[in-house]
Amino acid sequence: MEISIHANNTVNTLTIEHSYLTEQGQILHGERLAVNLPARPARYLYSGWQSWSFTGWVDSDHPLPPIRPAMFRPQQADPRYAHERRPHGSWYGAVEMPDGQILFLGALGLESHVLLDGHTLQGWYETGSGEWFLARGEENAILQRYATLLGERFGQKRAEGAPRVWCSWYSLYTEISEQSLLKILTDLGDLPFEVFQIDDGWQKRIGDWEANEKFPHGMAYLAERIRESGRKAGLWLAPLLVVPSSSLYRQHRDWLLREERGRLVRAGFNWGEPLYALDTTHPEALAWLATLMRTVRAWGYDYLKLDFLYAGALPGKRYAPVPREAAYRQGLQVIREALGDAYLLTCGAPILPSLGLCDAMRIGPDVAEYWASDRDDRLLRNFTIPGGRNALRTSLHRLWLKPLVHTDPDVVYFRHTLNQLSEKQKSLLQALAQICDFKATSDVPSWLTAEERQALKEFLFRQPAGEQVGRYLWYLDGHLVDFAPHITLPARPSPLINLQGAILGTLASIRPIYLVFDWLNRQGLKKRLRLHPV
Ligand code: 9PG
Repeated sequence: MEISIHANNTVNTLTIEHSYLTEQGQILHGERLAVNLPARPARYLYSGWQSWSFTGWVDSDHPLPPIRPAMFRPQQADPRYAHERRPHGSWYGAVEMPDGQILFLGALGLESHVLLDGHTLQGWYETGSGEWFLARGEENAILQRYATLLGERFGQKRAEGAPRVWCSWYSLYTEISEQSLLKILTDLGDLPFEVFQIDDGWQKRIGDWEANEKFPHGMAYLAERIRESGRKAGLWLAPLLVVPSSSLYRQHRDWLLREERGRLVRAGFNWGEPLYALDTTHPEALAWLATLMRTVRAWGYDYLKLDFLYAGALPGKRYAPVPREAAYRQGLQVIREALGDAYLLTCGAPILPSLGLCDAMRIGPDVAEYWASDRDDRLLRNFTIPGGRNALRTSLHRLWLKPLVHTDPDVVYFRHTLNQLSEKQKSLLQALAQICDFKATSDVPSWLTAEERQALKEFLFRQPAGEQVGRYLWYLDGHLVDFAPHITLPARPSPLINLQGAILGTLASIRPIYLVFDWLNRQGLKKRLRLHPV
């Protein structure tokens, strides 16, 4: 095998014996690194940029297409590589050798990318040069070694285990109110949740982090009620996002991330509006962030779910010329310090740049009350979109992060109400949560039967024990759980279906069309919630 290293325009070529590389690997330095493989590998390990981005093994002859609808690229994958059609990923990548072993190339620094071009595995740093870890051997052993090396450079999680969380999102979505949350808080009774976490829906606007009219007594009041019930109060914010309808946008446009030519950088589309990003190198934006974090702490929230954090690491021209992921990390550092000893869960977060600064990290896309959809699997062929199977697949490929951070695979379901997941599908998500050692649900107590409530309680009390006995096979509580059949990628669509998907993707990126579907969705949710009050 031949390895060429290009550092600062000097090319160093290193020829190494196949047997020279082991699971312990080699640390190399360089800006660009190319490993010439003996043959075209059958499979490639994609590494998604942020929590929701697809991570997993893909047939290298059939790489994933660019994200569709295009409007969602900034919020589903690294937009810098949105058009890349070759197998690729953020910071690390791997190929599978004919003997089942893998060849792994992983950066130990930020702003780095890995790609498979024909027979060559390439890695590069976007700015300057840095360290690389190159290894060959068994997948788990190599990823464990990679985690150790990252831990030495970025820091590790706190010692105690993750709290058990009730989170409002996956039942009520944005339809939360002080009244409904107080009812749920009471109904949770003796269920052993350490945290009661209020998700999206309490704020005035994305950017204006104050209680809206559905929270008439304010957020401090609700935190107080939660704490009285013996639980920690948790709150969701997307502090690095700004929408045009916010007063933050009107007052501080100069804090926003811009393109080279001065236009605002698009951070995606949600809540019926385009999303923009705070420039985390702007001193005033940083001061505002620190004040915001101290404010929510002062309200009484000790558990923060900070979401859509990728916005801080998007490509753009910054106030200070700091590389994008380093700029994000500086912002997260300020947030971390302002939060003091609060528990920080990062979500929609670039993976490596968040390590060492958060207690927990979401490691997959959102779950949903359905497993998968034909629209997402075959038409859009987008595995970043919410759904039980998409969440399971990506989270399973990120378990190696466990020594570094509490790994949040998203919530589990026990309810039958407003839920299309089968018992088997629910149990797979529960097994995953147990393996991740992170337990959360959004099930509304009044939606549960007595048996479902009892099963939830037992799940919450269950010990994290369990042993991995195969690549996707675990021995858990006396029985085997085999994830393998549930995470294979759906078959590639025919050209005709693919064309239909391309048309759908284009239509969905036309704002008025998308807004109509979004509105219909929300009406549907409101109706379902009227039929099933909390
Ligand atoms: C609140 C939710 C929940 C959830 C988060 C996050 O448009 N999008 O691509 C998109 C992706 C994820 C998402 C919402 C929108 O969910 O993961 O747990 O907190 O925000 O809005």
